[in-house]
Amino acid sequence: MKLAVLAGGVGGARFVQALIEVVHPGDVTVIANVGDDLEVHGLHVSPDLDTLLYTLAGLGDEERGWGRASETWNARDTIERLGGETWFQLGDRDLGLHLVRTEALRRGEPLSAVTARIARAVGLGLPLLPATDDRLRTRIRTPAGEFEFQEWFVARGHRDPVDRVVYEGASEARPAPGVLEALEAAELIAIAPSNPFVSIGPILAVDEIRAAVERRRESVVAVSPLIGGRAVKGPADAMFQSLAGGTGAGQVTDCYKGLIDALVLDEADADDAREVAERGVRPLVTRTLMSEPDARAALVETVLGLVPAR
Ligand code: FO1
Repeated sequence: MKLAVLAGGVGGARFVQALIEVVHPGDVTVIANVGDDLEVHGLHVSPDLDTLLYTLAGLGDEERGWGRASETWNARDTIERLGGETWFQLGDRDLGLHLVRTEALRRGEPLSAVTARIARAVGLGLPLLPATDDRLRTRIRTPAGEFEFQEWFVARGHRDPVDRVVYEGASEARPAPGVLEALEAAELIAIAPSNPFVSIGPILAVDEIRAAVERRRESVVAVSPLIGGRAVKGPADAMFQSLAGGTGAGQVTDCYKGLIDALVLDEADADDAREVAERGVRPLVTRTLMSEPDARAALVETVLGLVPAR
């Protein structure tokens, strides 16, 4: 059973984690957002790739959701003492990865190749692909000005309402090696319950990826990131309000217009099922809160139930 999953950071990682409790990890290709990548102290940081890598390799800090477990912060404390900027915190263990990746990128190794090398080194059992090796950056337009994604998200605590999300570089970006092949070979393509605007949006902003998903529409299922119209974590609900005009499953469906066959929504949003169906998408109502083992199992069963029998 071959699956391809479009994923952001924490929500994406938890969803894939749930899938591989049932499916062989080697059969799940993860296509990850790189729109929130940034340079910190001259190092290339890929937060969503790293959240996926750490979580799925069992190295992640479960409570924080990002970074390494049992982290220490000596480098950050030194930077602070020396007057450097520490708004984007890099732990000592995490820093090691950024050093290796940045050195490789400067040597000309593509992001996908260095990611595969690091994934092998930490024993990750599944293919983890950045959506693109090219530079693609999410920028957030707000009444207070335009910001790089992490500046808005972390430094400003995503407090500014969002007028527009811009995917800089997307029109020139090509899919990373393996991405189109994975989308083509998958029996089912799943869009994780990640933020459609800043986690999935940058992946689908790569024209050839969007076209490949569109071609496979009959085999694409998205999981809504909202439960009872609220985000489990992060600014998704506020973004739905300002960018899509509401927080119903109808608005989630609109984010994936022309791309999906089915939308999985939580029981708390069952009343929205009609709005989804009216848009020509099959609503599948189940429990979706992945921190609850029963709901996690129900979600995976619902998603995998869409894999055609052979
Ligand atoms: N999130 C924060 O809220 N504050 C941080 O200082 C921070 C540092 C950080 C370092 C490495 C990394 O891989 C992720 C980090 N994150 C941090 C999380 C990250 O900003 C977001 O969770 C994602 O970019 C959104 O998907």
